[in-house]
Amino acid sequence: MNAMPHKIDDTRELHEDSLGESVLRHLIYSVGKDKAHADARDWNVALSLAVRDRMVEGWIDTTRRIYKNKQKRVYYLSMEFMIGRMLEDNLTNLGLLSEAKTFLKSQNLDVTTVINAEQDAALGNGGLGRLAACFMDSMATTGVAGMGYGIRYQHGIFRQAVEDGWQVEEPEDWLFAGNSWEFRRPEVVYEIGFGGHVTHDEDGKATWHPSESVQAVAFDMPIAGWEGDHVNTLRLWSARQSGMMNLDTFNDGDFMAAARQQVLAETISKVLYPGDHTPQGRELRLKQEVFFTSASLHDLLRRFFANYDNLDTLGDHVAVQLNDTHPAIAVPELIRILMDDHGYDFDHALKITRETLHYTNHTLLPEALEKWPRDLFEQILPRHLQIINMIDGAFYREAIEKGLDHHIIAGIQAIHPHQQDWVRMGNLAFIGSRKVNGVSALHTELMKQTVFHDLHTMYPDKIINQTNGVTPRRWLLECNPGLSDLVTEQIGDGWIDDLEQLKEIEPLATDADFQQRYMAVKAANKQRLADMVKTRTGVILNSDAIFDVQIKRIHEYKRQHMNILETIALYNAIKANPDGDWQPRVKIFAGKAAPSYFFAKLIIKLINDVAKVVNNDPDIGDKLKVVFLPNYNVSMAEILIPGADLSEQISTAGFEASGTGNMKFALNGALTIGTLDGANVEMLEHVDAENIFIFGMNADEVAERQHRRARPSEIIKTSPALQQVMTQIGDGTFSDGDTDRYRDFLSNVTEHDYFQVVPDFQSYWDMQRHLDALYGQSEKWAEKTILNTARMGWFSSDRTIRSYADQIWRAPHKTSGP
Ligand code: 26V
Repeated sequence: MNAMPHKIDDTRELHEDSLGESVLRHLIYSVGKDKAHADARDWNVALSLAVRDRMVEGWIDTTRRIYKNKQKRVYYLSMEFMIGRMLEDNLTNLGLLSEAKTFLKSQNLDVTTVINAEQDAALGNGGLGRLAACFMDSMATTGVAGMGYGIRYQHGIFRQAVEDGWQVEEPEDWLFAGNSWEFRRPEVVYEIGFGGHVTHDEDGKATWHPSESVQAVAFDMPIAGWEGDHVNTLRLWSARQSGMMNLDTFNDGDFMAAARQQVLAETISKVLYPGDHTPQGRELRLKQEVFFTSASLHDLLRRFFANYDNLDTLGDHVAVQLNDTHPAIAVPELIRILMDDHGYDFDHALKITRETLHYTNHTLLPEALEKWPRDLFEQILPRHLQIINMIDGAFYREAIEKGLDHHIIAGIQAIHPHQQDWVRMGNLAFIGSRKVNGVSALHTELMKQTVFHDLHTMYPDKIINQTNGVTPRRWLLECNPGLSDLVTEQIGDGWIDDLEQLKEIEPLATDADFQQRYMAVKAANKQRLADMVKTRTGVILNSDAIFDVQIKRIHEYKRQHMNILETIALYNAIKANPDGDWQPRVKIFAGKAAPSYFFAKLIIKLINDVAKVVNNDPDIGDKLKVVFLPNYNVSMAEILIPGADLSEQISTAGFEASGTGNMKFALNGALTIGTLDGANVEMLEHVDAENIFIFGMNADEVAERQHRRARPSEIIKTSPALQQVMTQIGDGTFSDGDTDRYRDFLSNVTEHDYFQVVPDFQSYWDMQRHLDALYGQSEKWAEKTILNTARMGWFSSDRTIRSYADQIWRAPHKTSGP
C-alpha cells in the first residue's frame, strides 16, 4: 500500500527520489556525515527527515482543504501527550515501512536498531497523556480537522532507575539530540501575562496590566492518519523570555542577572509535573496551565479570523476539548478575550464560551480534583479571578431559578461563597462547558452520582459518556506484526481503519490450524519479551509459563500490592508442596511512582524484595519468577503487551475511570483478570463472560464497605494464607530480617485497607487458580484468546473519535468501512 503522491499546486512532483535516495541525501546534507561514519542515530535522523519530507505535502494539502471548505475545527487542549517514538508510526501510516526496511537491509543496517535510536517523546504521566496521543492518530485517520495543543517540555516524565529495589528518579532529556519531527515556528508567538492589576475606564471596560510576561513559541509536528492523506498538527508551546535580554542590566555588567531572567522565563516549559492523581498546588504548575491554554486560545482565534470576522458564531466553527481540568482556565480566559479585547458584554461572552468549550473528566479521586488557593489566583491572575466571580454570580442566578437551595449552590460554584479559600477547577470547567464527558459507562454513571451530582441535577443533559479507545495502528499493526499479518491473511487489511472487521476471525477461534498459528505468533512475542527481560534484568524466563503482566502507574487504587500479596501466597503454596503439579507463572510488573508518593515507592521495593527471594529459591525454579522492569514507557509497552498471556486490571471497583491498557492487551490476545471497573465492564459486554475473568466486589459493594469503614481484621482471621503472607512481610522474610521496612505497609493493609485488598483477596486468588487450570487446556485458552482479539474492535479510538465528533463537537469526519 503506497501513500498517494501529493502535489503542491501545479509544481513538479517533489519526490522523484526513492526513499533510499532521500535518506542518503539527508545523511549527507542534513546530518553531515558519510555512510562510513554514520551511527544508528544518524541513520534514524536521515530516515526520519526523508519521511517527514513526504508528510509535508499532505500536510499543506490538508491545511488548504480545511481552510477552503471551512471545515469545523476541533482543538484538543492537553497538558500531556504521551507519544513514544514516531518513526514507525509515520512509516506505517504513509505506507513506507517495507520500502524503508528493504533499504536499511541493503545498507546492512538492523531495522530495529535504527528505529530504536529515536528517544520516546514521553510528555505525559500515564493514561490521560497516552489517550491524547491515540486521539491525535485517530483524528487524522477519521479526517477530523483536529489540532492538538500542549507544552513542549524540555524534560518529559523522569527516567526511573531501580537501586537496591527502590525507585530513583533520574532526569530525562529527550531533546538532547534534537527532534526530527518538529518545525519551529518563530513567527507564531504570543505574549502571556501574569500578575499585575486591573483598571476600569468610565464605561466599565476592564484592562489587565500584567506585571510580567513570557512568550509562547510554537513548535509543530505533523500527524498523519492511516494512508497518509490527512495530516493534522500537534502544536506544542515553548516558553521564552519576553523581548531581548535586558540591555541596561547587560551594560551595567550584570550579565548574570540578565541571564537569570531568561532562565526564569524558560522554566515554564522546562519540565513535566510527574504527579499522577496527586496534585502539587504549585505556582509553576498554574503558570504552565495558563501559559499553554492562553497561547492556544489566541492561536485558534487568529486562525478563526482568517475565515470569519465576528466571534458570535465561534461555537459553530470551532470545538475545544479540555483534557481534564488542566486547561480549565480556558473558561475565564476566553471570556476575558471576548470582553476585554473584543468588546462583548459578559453574558454574551459566557454564552459563546459555553457553545465552544467541552470538558473531559478522567478521575473521580477527590485528591486529584484540581483546586487552587484563591490568593495565588489573585496574585497571578487578578482579571481571571474577577471573571470567575462573575461566572459564579451568573451561575447563582441560574441555580436559584432552577430551584436549588443556597447550601447546594455554594458547594458547586467555582469558589465557595463563604469559605472563599479555593478555586475549584472541576466546577469551573463544568459550568463553562457545553458538554462534559466521562471516559467509560461506569465512570460516567459515577460522575453523575458523586462528584458532579448537584451540577448534573441542574444540567441533566450536560454529562455524556465517551468510552475510551486505543489506536489499532500502534497497538496492533505496529507492535504485533506477527498477529497483524496472520489476521490480514485471513480477512484482508480493512481492519486497520475499521477495527470491527476483526469480528470476521471469530469463526476461526475453534479452527485447530488457526489456533496453532495464532499461538505460534504469541510464542514468538513471548520470546521477544523474554529477551528484553533478560537484557534488562538478567532474569531468564521459562516461556511455557503464563506471562502475567501488570503495567501502569503505581498507585494504591490500581492494587499492585494485591498482586504481590497473591504472588507471595503462591510462593508459599509451591514451597509447601514443591512436587505439586504447578502451572508455571511469570509475574511481570512495570510502572512509575510519583516521586512524592511514598507508599507507591514502597510497593516497588516490596515487589523487588519478593523477586529477590523467589527468583533465587532453588525449591521454586521455573515454577514462579517475579520481575520488575525499570523505566516503563510506551516503547516498552509495545513489547510487553503482545507477549502477555494474562492482563492484570485489578483496580478497586469504582476507581479506575476507564483504563486503556486493558484494551491493548485484550486486542493482542491476552486474557483479562479484572474487577468490574472502568472499561472492563464494557469489555465484558463485548467479549462475553466466558472470555474475561472478573472477580471481587463491584463499585456499589466497595462504596458500601468504605462507607461503613469495615475493618479487614475479621477477614484476615479467616484466611491462614493471607495471615502467613502478612507475618512474613512483617518478620523480615523478604527484607533480610528488617522488621521495620514494611511496618507502614502492613498497618495500611491490615488496619484501614481503603482500597479493599483484603476483602477481594480470596476471589482474586481463586480466579488465578482457575486460570492456571485453564492455561493447561491449551485449545480452550487459544479459543478465548482469539475471541478476545476478534471482539475488541469496538475499542478502537477511531470509534471514540467519531463519537466525540458526532455527539460533542458536531464536526464532520469520514465514515468507517468501504
Ligand atoms: C492529574 C494530575 C493532578 C495534578 C498533578 C498532575 C496531574 C497529572 C495528571 C492528572 C490526571 C490523572 C488522571 C488520569 O490520568 N486518568 C486516567 O485517564 C485515562 C484516560 O481517560 C483513564 O483510562 C484512566 O483510567 C485514568 O486513571
